[in-house]
Amino acid sequence: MSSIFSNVTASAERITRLTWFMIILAAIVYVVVIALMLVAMQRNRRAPRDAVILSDPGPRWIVIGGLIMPAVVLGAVLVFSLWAMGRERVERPALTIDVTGHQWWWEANYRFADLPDQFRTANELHIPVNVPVRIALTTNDVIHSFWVPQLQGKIDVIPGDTNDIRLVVRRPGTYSGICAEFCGAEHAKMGITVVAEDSATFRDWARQQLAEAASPNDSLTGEGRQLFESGPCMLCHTVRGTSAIAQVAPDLTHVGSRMTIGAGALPNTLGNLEAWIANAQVIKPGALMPPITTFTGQQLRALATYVASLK
Ligand code: HEC
Ligand SMILES: [Cu+2]
Repeated sequence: MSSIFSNVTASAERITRLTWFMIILAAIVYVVVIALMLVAMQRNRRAPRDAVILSDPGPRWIVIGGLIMPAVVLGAVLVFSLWAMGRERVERPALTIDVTGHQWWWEANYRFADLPDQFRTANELHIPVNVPVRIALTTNDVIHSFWVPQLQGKIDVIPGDTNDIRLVVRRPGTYSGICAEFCGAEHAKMGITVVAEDSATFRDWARQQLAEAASPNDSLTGEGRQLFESGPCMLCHTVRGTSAIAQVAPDLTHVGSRMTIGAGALPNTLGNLEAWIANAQVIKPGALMPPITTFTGQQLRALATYVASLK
């Protein structure tokens, strides 16, 4: 049966089936009831007045039509709904993404069922289509809520607890989401992007994310890396393959490959990176990255060029 929804996830498919089941069942019940009513109206209409049968037909109609039939119909709806509401039966997800909400960005750690490899990224999740994926959500500051409307319902992200989403995305595409629970000053700029792609594209992406950061191959980028490793950036950020290993802020190892910066605050361009590094507070007031006022214009350009080169 074709889907009336966007045919995106397995649970949406089950809800679609339940919807059709209930519509068709209700239509059958309606037709039967109306038909019985018409028959009853018709039966005595043409008979002469004294031939009209008004005798009590016994309790059979009440037992069958009023007890047995509703029990069967409602029982079927109950069983079908319990099935549709049940958890996604994904015995062994191929991929687990541990997502941690932070004020005001999303950390993501990728784990694969059949590979020892793991990597950390932020704000942009890539998942393969038609593959069962588990997203395990927690936070170590306040309550957030993970919501990508086209893929799943809102799910709370709670300190000290892990909430699971199991999903199978059917249709490739880029799906936008947002934190759906007020979580402080920059709550409105806590976006998440989910990119669903075919397995080959996903594998290429994962392989790229697993690799250490690209090394500078021109002098401006080299200067940027040197400033990055000697400046305040490394107090908060990781760039795998360099001496920057702090974990309190988004992993920047492949930040150049992401579509946006600041959890969706700005498109990821060289100019925006420069503005962000100079003073993130102008773009995202309250964000936990301080304005860094010590760099000259040339140094900012070098830093932004380096960050942009981290594909
Ligand atoms: C005190 C900690 C801290 C320092 C120091 C710091 N940052 Fe950040 N940075 C953050 C936080 C927190 C975020 C996430 C902000 C948000 O989106 O709300 C961030 C975000 C970023 C982003 C966007 C990442 C993304 O995926 O959206 C870039 C790029 C970045 N920082 C570069 C730098 C550079 C370059 C330096 C050094 C000049 C630096 N940061 C210094 C904490 C810091
Ligand atoms: Cu939030």
